[in-house]
Amino acid sequence: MSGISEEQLWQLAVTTLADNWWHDHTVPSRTLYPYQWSWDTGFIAVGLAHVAPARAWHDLRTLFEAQWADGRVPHIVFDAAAMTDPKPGRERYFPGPAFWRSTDVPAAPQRPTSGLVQPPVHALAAWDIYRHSPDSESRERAAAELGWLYPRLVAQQRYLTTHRDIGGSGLACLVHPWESGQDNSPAWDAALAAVPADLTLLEKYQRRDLEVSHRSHRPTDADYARYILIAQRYRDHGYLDDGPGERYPFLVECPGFNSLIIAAELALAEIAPVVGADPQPHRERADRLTDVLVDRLFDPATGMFHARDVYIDQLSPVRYLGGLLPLLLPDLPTAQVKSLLVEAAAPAFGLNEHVSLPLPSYDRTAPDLDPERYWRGPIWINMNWLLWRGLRQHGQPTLATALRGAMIDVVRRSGCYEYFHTTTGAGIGTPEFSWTAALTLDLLAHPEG
Ligand code: 2M8
Repeated sequence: MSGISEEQLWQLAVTTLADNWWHDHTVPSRTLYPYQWSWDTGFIAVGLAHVAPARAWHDLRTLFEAQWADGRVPHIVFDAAAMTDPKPGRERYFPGPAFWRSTDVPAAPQRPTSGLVQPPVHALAAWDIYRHSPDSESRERAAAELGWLYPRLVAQQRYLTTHRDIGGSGLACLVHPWESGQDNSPAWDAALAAVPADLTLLEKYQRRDLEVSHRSHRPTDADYARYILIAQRYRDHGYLDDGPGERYPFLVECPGFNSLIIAAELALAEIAPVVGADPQPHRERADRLTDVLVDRLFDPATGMFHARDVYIDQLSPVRYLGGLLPLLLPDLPTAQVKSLLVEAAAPAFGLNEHVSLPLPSYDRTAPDLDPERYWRGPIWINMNWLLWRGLRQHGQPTLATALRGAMIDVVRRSGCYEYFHTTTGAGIGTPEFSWTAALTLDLLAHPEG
């Protein structure tokens, strides 16, 4: 295997995270994503836990200080100091504060944010930082941070499991593809097809992503117009979650997102005793939600989990990596665990003991797989890292070790890119991307697999 050594890789990852520190938080990328993103912050904290735990806590604090009164943790937190650059009056990212207008909403904080959410990986991250405390002093500091964070994490879970149970099944609904984190996945195509693609929105608003990335790597204009329309409708109804209707042109239950909600409950059950709270309600909620997840989103015909379009009450046939994430759950029934392991090994994803590249985000046998376009085929380190945790959870050390090796190799060869070509592993998207750097540190810190 060519590429830099593991020691050099460690240093590269540390430098990438240091360079992406901006003002009072870490940005995913200084060019493409110059603010603070929610689930990125969780992944970044997992990596910082090994090299700068104080910064990991600081990042989580900055994010949760922008939590809304209803418990929602916004998917982007803007930084007033960085808002207008390089041309005065021009926001560095679209959609920026002027689009979201969060400060008009009574439940929102003063600091501008978006009104959407992202997968709740923060309790997992907080528990990881605590567990990795190297000495009693940092463990004490970590316990104090958990004391501050715990009620906020509980409020985040409450928001997701009550306000966002828009379909009434018990599972949280996504009201926008951006909430999945797997924004442009083919898993949303059918539900998105029902949303008009009003291209005049792209005359009114200017896409900023294309200024710093290749058009062929990013969502199409038609999809971007849909994203704007969905966000606009939600915003114009005050970001309220009160039952299906035209305010949500898109309403989907995602197995990846809901698995992370359940994993967060289980992390909270671990955190609770540290802060003097009762773990039992978290365990009960996790059990209940695991049952609903299996009932609603597992398809025995395909052997994996799929996204459900709440409006037509149908599962999407698309096989995407989010459909394997229920492996994160220790109490997933054995039948589903076995089935997911079979599906992970099948040609669609190709996991085996000699795997040379991490798994693609989308079924590699699908005729419309695009190896370069974001979330429509390329390899993402965060999704593979979650799967790696799931494999360890379910007693698959050999597969976990192989997947870990493949992740480290692709980053050694190509660098801390945002994502990687499905078959060549070439780096795509923005270079010096924070969660790739952070999760690489976590992988390197776990040589046992
Ligand atoms: C990507 O999403 C943003 C919108 O939130 C974008 O494309 O502009 C996704 O990959 C998402 O998962 C990620 O959190 C974000 C920042 O890294 O970028």
